[in-house]
Amino acid sequence: MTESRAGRKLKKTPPKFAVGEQKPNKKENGSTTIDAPSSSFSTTLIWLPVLLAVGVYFYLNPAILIQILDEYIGFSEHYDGAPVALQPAHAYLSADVAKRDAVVKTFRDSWLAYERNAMGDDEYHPISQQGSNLTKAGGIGYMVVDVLDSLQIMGLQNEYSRARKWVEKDLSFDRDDEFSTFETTIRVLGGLLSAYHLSDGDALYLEKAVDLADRIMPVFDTPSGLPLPVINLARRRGHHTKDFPGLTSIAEVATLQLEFRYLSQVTGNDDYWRAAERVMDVVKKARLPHGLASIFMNIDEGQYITSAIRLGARGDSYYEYLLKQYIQTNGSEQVYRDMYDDSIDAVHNYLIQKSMGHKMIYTSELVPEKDANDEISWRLTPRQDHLVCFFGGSLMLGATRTGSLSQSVSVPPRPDELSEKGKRDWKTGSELINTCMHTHDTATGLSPETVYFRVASDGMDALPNAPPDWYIKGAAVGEFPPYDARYMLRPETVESLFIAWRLTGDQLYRDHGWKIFQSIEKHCKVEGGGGYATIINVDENPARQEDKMETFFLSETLKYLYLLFDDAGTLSLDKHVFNTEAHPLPVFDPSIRTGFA
Ligand code: DMJ
Repeated sequence: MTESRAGRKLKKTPPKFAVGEQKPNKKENGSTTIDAPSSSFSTTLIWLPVLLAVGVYFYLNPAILIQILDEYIGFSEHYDGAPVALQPAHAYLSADVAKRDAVVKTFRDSWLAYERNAMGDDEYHPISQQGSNLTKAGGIGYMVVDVLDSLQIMGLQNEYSRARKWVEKDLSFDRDDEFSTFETTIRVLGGLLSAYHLSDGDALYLEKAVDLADRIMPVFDTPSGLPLPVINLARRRGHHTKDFPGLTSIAEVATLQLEFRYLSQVTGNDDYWRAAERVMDVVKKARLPHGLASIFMNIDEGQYITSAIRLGARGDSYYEYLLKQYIQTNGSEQVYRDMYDDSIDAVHNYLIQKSMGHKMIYTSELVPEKDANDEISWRLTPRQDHLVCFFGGSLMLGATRTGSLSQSVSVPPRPDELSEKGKRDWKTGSELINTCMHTHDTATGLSPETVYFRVASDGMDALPNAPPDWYIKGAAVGEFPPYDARYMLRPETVESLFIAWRLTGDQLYRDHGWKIFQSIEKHCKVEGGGGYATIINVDENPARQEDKMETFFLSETLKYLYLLFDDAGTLSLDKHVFNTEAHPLPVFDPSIRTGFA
């Protein structure tokens, strides 16, 4: 497939005229003039009826006004008569109890299946109804710790007490094998810290978190300060990966900060904070001229290497944590706001595209290619991972934080409460969620791991039934489905739906979430009560299941669905920041000053 080049896609915005500014008039002879200003009474008399007529027209034809608002500022979905609230969101976003309880039932059934068949194991296989560990050295509480806060939030007291007991009696990090620095931090350290926060300071969790963090800390001991991607927890020694020696990915190095910073805040030990913060300093200094982040960095040098640029795998949570570090410390660290704004400008400049058919917003990837003379050029590839679907909600959240003109905004925000960039990000975010929902338009109602968007040069127009917007690459009738076709119980779309619901109160987001939940029930539920499974082809009904229930199904997907249907007073977005594995941590005023600018 031939794809378009990055440079060609850069968009130019036509000049606009501000209210009150004079618009040039084109004369018949082609010359341009500007009308002389007039302030006479007679002019007012002429304009008054015109304005009145326009007002009456829009009053009688509200759809046209909505269309204009949508075209220029992207607010239509949320100005359809929904209340514009100046009071806290939870004052009127009440729970949908029946749907929330249905989510709790699914969660509880899955947890009980795991507890019955595999308690303490890192991973769970719902069809064979057995567990497994990440290494031969024994489990590190991957599933149990990842799920503790969901049990607390959903009020499953008995199940929570048993899980806590397991942490107390059986959880050990003294495992002589190699674990992913990133995954261990976001799932296990993040899970312990969230459980600590939600239990109002249960010392058990802090003790375990400190033990784990101290074992991880040696990964930061590199020439640049970028952490090694693998850690032997018993030997407290960092390692390179076998697949990419010397390299790490931007998401892995820049998605540890919320956890290590909060640990410093609650222990008073600055070392965790400083180690995680130094990484951000290195990343900032390594900035590429266009402001985007390549997915790979050289660990010793602390520089990007020429590699793909994307918001999906290995890139995603870098963008997420720039914003969330700013939110975590109550907007007190300008440096993260600047880095976030800079990166989002670059994403808009280079990665945001519109699909061919329905002009849907999506994010493309930039892939480097070498020509015969070893010159690098960048191929704009219309490929979007399901992982990118976190970005819609994240952009909307960012619009209300770095893009707001006042301390707090209404629900939904009024246009005059947001800066121009805030309005841009709000619009892109809500449209991207819409696109992600379109990728659920499959035989199962579930979205695939990766989609490709149509581009004019892809040659697909000649095919019968060519899809107007997107497709799953390599999918063919009768063939084993490609990896891209699976749904592995991922949370990203429902994560965005939850954030969008909280920021808008628009029922549409709950409706979408309910549809996804029903599809999961229908296609992922394992007969015989074993739990819920990955499906290998979203376009096959009935779906074929694979023997894997990821920990993030319980820690993220069902938690976000629960919160989508619960009262907005639960875990308010003003007071909490969710780590990338959906573990809520508190927003706080830092006792430590940012060490770089
Ligand atoms: C989770 O482990 C985290 O959200 C991570 O940032 C990437 N995605 C998976 C779930 O899809």
